[in-house]
This record gives sequence, C-alpha cells and structure tokens, in this order.
Amino acid sequence: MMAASSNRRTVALSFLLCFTFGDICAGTPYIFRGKLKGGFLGTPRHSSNVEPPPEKWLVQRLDHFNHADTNVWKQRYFVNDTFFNSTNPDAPVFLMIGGEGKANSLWMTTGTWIKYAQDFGALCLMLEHRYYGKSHPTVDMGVKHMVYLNSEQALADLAYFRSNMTNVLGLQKRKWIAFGGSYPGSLAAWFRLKYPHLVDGAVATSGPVFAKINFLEYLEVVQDALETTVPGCTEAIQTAVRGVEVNIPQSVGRALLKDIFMLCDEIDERNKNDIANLFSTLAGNFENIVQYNNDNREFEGVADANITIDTVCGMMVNETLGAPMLRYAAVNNLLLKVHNETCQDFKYDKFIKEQQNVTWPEEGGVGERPWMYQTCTEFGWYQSSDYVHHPFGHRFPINFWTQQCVDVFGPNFNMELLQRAVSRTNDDYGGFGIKVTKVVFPNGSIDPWHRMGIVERPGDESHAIFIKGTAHCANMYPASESDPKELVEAREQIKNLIAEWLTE
Ligand SMILES: *[C@@H]1O[C@H](CO)[C@@H](O)[C@H](O)[C@H]1NC(C)=O
Ligand SMILES: *[C@@H]1O[C@H](CO)[C@@H](O)[C@H](O)[C@H]1NC(C)=O
Ligand SMILES: *[C@@H]1O[C@H](CO)[C@@H](O)[C@H](O)[C@H]1NC(C)=O
Ligand SMILES: *[C@@H]1O[C@H](CO)[C@@H](O)[C@H](O)[C@H]1NC(C)=O
Ligand SMILES: *[C@@H]1O[C@H](CO)[C@@H](O)[C@H](O)[C@H]1NC(C)=O
Ligand SMILES: *[C@@H]1O[C@H](CO)[C@@H](O)[C@H](O)[C@H]1NC(C)=O
Ligand SMILES: *[C@@H]1O[C@H](CO)[C@@H](O)[C@H](O)[C@H]1NC(C)=O
Ligand SMILES: CC(=O)N[C@H]1CO[C@H](CO)[C@@H](O)[C@@H]1O
Repeated sequence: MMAASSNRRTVALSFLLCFTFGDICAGTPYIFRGKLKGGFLGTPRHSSNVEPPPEKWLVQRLDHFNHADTNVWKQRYFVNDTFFNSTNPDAPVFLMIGGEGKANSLWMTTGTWIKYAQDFGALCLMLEHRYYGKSHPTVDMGVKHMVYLNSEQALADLAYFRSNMTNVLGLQKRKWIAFGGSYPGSLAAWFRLKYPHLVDGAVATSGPVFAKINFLEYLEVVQDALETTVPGCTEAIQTAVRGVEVNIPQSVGRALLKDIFMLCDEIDERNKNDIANLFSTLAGNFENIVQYNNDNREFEGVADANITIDTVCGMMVNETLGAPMLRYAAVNNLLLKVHNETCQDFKYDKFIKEQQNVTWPEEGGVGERPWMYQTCTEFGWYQSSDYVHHPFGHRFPINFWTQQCVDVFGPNFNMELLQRAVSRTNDDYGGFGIKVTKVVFPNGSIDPWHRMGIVERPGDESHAIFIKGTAHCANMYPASESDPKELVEAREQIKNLIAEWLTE
C-alpha cells in the first residue's frame, strides 16, 4: 500500500516498507519508518483483468491471553481456491501473513507465492493483521485500546485462524506453509517458532528478527549501495547537505532553501524538530529508492518504480544540473512530482498531530499510528542519523525518534519503556539467535533491512538465501525477464525447499 494523493509529504519518519499510492495522509511521508505507507510489502497492481476474490470475515478474540475477556471482533481474510486440488491428499495450504498495512486482495491473484500455489496445487489464504486495513478490534485507536496490538496477539490470531479454517474448510492432515515479506516475514518465522505444530514451513522474506532501538546500520547500507552503484554519489550528497546546513542560519539562505526544495512552509531555524524532519525527509528520498531498487514493483503501480539508484545518483553527479545542493533539490522535486505533491512538507507538529488522531482511517486511507505504536512498544528500528559515515547529515539522531513516541502516545512511552520492550521482544523470539527449523530467510544485499535479518543459517534445518543485488522483498514480486540470475535462482531454491518440507 502506498500513499499519495494529498499534496504534502512530511517527513519525519523514514523507513519501513512497502505500500501503495492512492491512499495517503497529509503530513505523513510516503515512506514512513522504512515502510511505504500501507506496509513493507507493496500493494500489487493488477496486471491482468483478474477479479480478486471477495473479502471474508472471521470472529476473533480481542485478547488471546486473558480468557476472562470475552470481547470479540471481526478480522478480514481472503481465499483463492482456484489451484487447490482437494482430491490430492498432499495438496498444501499456503498462508500469506498480513502486516503493517492493509491486506491487499491483489496479492491473492499475483506474486511468486501464487506461482508456487499453481505448482503445488495449494489453497491460498491471506489474513489481515489486527489494527490494519479493515481489521479493527476496538472502537478507536486510543492508547488504552491499543494494548491489544502486538505481534504475540497477531500470532495467536493466526493460530486460531488456522484451526478455524481447518475445521470449516475440512483441511485436516494438510500441510501449511506460511509466507510473509518484511514484518510479516518476521511473523512467518515467529509463527513457525511459536506454533511449530500448526505450520510446516515458512518463507520469511526480508524479515527483521532482531529488535533494536537505534537502527543506525540502515544508513550504512544506503551509503554503500549508493556509492557502489555510482561512485561520487555520496560525496555529492555530502556536499549538498553541507550546503543546506550553511544556509539554515541565514534568512536569505532559508528563503533559498524554501524555494529550491519546494518547501510548503518557511523554515523556523529555532525549531530543531522541523530541521530534523527536513534532513530526514531529504535522506528519505534516497532511502526509499535504495530499499526498493529495481524490484519489479511496476505491477503494483508504484509511482517511482522506475526511479532507481542509477537515476538519483546519476542526477547527483550530473554537473549540468548545477551545484550539488541544486542536484539534491532536483532529486527531491522529481520525487514530489512523481507522487503528485505540490510542495515538501516538513513541519513536525503537523506530523505529530496526524499521528495523534485515534479515528480509524476511512476506507482506503492509510493510518501509520498502529505501526508507530508497534515500533514504540516492541521493535524500535529507528533509522537515525547516528552512523558516522553516511552523507545525509547528523540532524536526526536517535532522540529525535524516541521523542516521537512520547509526543504521540504520552509520557509513559519513554526510552525506559522502549528499552524494556525491545529487550523483551528479543527474549521472546530469540533475535538473531532464533532457533527454528524449516524456515527460509531470503534477503537482498542492498536492502537495508537485511542488517536486522538472519544473515547466517540459524540451524541445520533453516536456510539463509542471500540474493545479491536485490532490494526489499524482491523475491515475492512477480518474475520479470530482467531479473538478475541470483533472484531467479532464489525463487527456484525456495520452491525446492517448500517441496522438501511438504514431502517430509
Ligand atoms: C469459525 O469461525 C466462524 C466465523 O467466525 C464461526 O462461526 C465458527 O463457529 C468457527 N468454527 C470453528 C470450528 O472454530
Ligand atoms: C488432483 O490430484 C489427483 C490425485 O493426486 C490427481 O490424480 C489429479 O490429476 C489432480 N488434478 C489436477 C487438475 O491436477
Ligand atoms: C486465483 O488466482 C488466479 C491467478 O491470478 C486467478 O486466475 C483466479 O481467478 C484466482 N481465483 C480466485 C478465486 O480469486
Ligand atoms: C518513469 O515512467 C514514466 C511513465 O512511464 C515516465 O514518464 C518517466 O519519465 C519515467 N521516469 C524515469 C526517471 O525514467
Ligand atoms: C545531465 O542533466 C542534463 C539536464 O537534465 C541532461 O540533459 C543530461 O542528459 C544529463 N547527463 C547525464 C550523463 O545523465
Ligand atoms: C498522479 O496524477 C496522475 C494524473 O492525475 C495519475 O494518473 C497518477 O496515478 C497520480 N500518481 C500518484 C502517485 O498518485
Ligand atoms: C482523524 O482521522 C479521520 C479519519 O481519517 C478524519 O476523518 C478526521 O478528519 C481526522 N481528524 C483530525 C482532527 O484530523
Ligand atoms: C539469510 C540471508 O540471506 N542472509 C544474508 C543477508 O545478507 C548478508 C549480507 O550482508 C549475507 O551475508 C547473508 O547471508
């Protein structure tokens, strides 16, 4: 799911994952904490005219860990049974796990997992994650209603979904394989970890498994990817950023910046949060491109899918575009244009106000509040500017990010809570030391998220596939003629692993 429609793009958060344009909210940037609006895994756009299957609803418990609480709510799911060969007792069930964005039904008819379903005669199911899309467990997103939002409840939702579907659809004795990309990739691995009797294997694509408050490695990967693709790129960015720094203290300079970067508002040099947001947004232009470089998302209808590292770095080293600061502005303005935005928003207070809104977004809207809540209470993963050697300036340090938790959710959501939460998450799932079997962890070398993912085979029966030269979730998108050899091989390797798990 991504976002875009409004004419502003704020920028405080930079990173998550994948989503679609078309649903946006005003001050929120199209890439938010490394996640495209709508989720880490992009929304597929339909290449054919295949009608996606209709949505269905399951009654779920609000709190799986308190049996005295009898509250229930309705969770959305989808079924594609076209390839399911029910007369074959070995035909498996494939479960696509929803994540931090709405579950887009277009995934029910496209993507690599559908190809695999065709090969194995599988039944395809997708469950939307609680608090995202249309799966609203509570009347609103007030802080006291958000206590039921966490990955453990989400895994318990999957467990109940699994048992309900088994009964309702008569799937006894069938093997289940879980799929997910990005945060749902982590959930796929954790589902196998926590409920090994319910799922026989998991394809955990680009899943960050290690919770960490200060994800400073993110910009390190971005810097490497930029520099190895186009030498001189990071140096030009550094010069540009220095130019921005020099202009901020002077009123003439601020007016110049407003003009060349098409800012929506005047810069208030005393507002450190606005300045942090500005620097982080400008870095975000490059983070987004690196995270999704050459990833075949055209099928999703992603507006900037054809803008790659070569495009933006090509601009950064192109002297005919003027001084480096003007080239940096040209990249910014190109992305604004692609996202149909008329000016660059960077006002921190506006962004915080939007995140404080507890009303569920209207149909099609993108709410980033639930994901923000999960980062503040489980994972961290803030793409701070604290790595020393990246070129984007050091104006968005970790405190800028952690303060947002307090500003949005209140004083309890402080650093102390975050530290306890992140350490509990790693105790719960094992972090990098996760002990699982029959899980494959594909990750792309230039996807910054691989630094929080499994980089070595964690056990004899789980597998790491490192896909050279690819970005976030690349192996999940439909294949294309131009896919690198490594990606083609990875898809084949994953298929062979699934075949192995199904015959054991
Ligand atoms: C499965 O879910 C449906 C709809 O929520 C419910 O009516 C039914 O009782 C459930 N069945 C089982 C066996 O859990
Ligand atoms: C379905 O499975 C049965 C039993 O394995 C097999 O004989 C049949 O050819 C399969 N049908 C299709 C359409 O693949
Ligand atoms: C399942 O996906 C296939 C491949 O895109 C599509 O042709 C079919 O119509 C889908 N079936 C349902 C029930 O949506
Ligand atoms: C991306 O594609 C659009 C539409 O096909 C085209 O107008 C635009 O120039 C392309 N942008 C780049 C940077 O190639
Ligand atoms: C540099 O930018 C100019 C002006 O946009 C363009 O005409 C030229 O093709 C670019 N040069 C390269 C090497 O991309
Ligand atoms: C931008 O606007 C054009 C024309 O109205 C539309 O075709 C396109 O899909 C929009 N792009 C985005 C990212 O919303
Ligand atoms: C809060 O979000 C809802 C749903 O998107 C929207 O209708 C409402 O205008 C927003 N409220 C404020 C104060 O922005
Ligand atoms: C699981 C997996 O593929 N891990 C790879 C992720 O990326 C690193 C490179 O930084 C590889 O070394 C890992 O093998």
